[in-house]
Amino acid sequence: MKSSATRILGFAVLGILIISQISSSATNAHRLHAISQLKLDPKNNPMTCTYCHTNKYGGDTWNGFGTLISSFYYGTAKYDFPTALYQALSARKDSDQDGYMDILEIVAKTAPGDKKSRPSKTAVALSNELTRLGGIAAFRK
Ligand SMILES: [Ca+2]
Repeated sequence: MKSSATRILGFAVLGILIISQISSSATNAHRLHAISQLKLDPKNNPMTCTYCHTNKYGGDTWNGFGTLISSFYYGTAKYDFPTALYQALSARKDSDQDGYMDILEIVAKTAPGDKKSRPSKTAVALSNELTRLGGIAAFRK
């Protein structure tokens, strides 16, 4: 017969497993949504966790772009994820400080939170491309 301490430990482990699975699913749901909203090709694995996080497995530490999104998602307004993502793009920041605004990196299909991922086109060329796409509004949810 199991002691109550063993049973409590078993429930605690089960609870942690369930919570981590729910958390992991939520994160993947955000990633899949962002791929669609940002018009990335889902076949080419366009968005690893480091698109927004500092850790390749995701988690609570974000890079500059993830920090910007989370400021809208967890901030005072508590926007839903698609709106938080859109607000982050509308802020016209250069999250990784590589000389390109995040929205222009979205157009270039580079990572706005990773300084090593930098567009090959000029900012002017990407701005013109953004205008042809319909501006930032083209990336609204
Ligand atoms: Ca970048």
